Amino acid sequence: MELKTLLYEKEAGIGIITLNRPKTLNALNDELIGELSMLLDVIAADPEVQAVIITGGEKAFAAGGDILFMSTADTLQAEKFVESVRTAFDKIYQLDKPVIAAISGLALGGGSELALACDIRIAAEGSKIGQPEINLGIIPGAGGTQRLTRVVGPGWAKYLVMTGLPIDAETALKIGLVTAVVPKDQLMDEAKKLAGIMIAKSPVAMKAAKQCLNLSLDVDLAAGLSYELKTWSALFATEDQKEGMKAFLEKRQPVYKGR
Ligand code: CO8
Repeated sequence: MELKTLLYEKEAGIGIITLNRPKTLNALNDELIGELSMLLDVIAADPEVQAVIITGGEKAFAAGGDILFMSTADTLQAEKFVESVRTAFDKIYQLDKPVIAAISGLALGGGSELALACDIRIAAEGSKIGQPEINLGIIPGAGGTQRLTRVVGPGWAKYLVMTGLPIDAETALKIGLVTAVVPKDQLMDEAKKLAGIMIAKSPVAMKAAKQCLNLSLDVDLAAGLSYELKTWSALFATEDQKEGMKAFLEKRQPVYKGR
């Protein structure tokens, strides 16, 4: 698959996607979103890839939706664009494998929303995250009023969306928008370390965990607990559950097969 706006490499079971439109600070246009969507299909079907890292450049993770591209859009074109963005971001959210956003520099607007579709976000020192859409006479259109609220709660989500002001990495850490802030030169090592920790687990249990955690945001507690119970007990029909518990009792590391 030929990519013009993204770089993709595989390293030790990790698929690493790098946004690559540096001249526009990785602004997200339809070409990039189309490539991302196709690449996620490839990754979903690739058993060699067990975790994914999405990152950008040193100056920008992504500075948002492409304003030049959006500036001439009418309602239908805007809707079509955001629908394709939503499809791509939902593929990340629903991917059976963990996805980490490794943020360096600016993660603004659609860039912040892309990170929000990932399971875990870490940031380099000096990064800035924000939803500046209100400065352009619009609102976030790819999860910024929905996923952001679920991650940081309505107080901070309203602050970010209604002021358009960015926050620094330390504030993002304080409010739970990212789980770690690391020196810039350690960002990718840290992301790979995290991915490595998750890759060592049972892929079946990992998929089940992600499904249950995602569902918890959409249903009431009783429905969520029922789903968790069914999913939990279903894991006892897997070889990985037998192996995980056997390995514990034999005081050795488990060797999971993903079934
Ligand atoms: N879209 C298009 N081009 C951009 C964008 C963008 N979002 N951000 C930066 N660029 C371009 C600049 O136009 C500039 O191009 P050129 O060199 O041709 O003039 C180049 O990138 C470098 O940018 P600057 O010279 O402005 O760099 P600075 O370091 O001075 O400033 C900033 C960096 C502060 C990030 C500034 O560029 C800026 O404010 N950018 C816009 C940020 C923004 O408002 N983002 C939100 C966009 S709206 C959005 O994301 C909603 C999307 C809805 C859903 C779809 C999601 C994919």
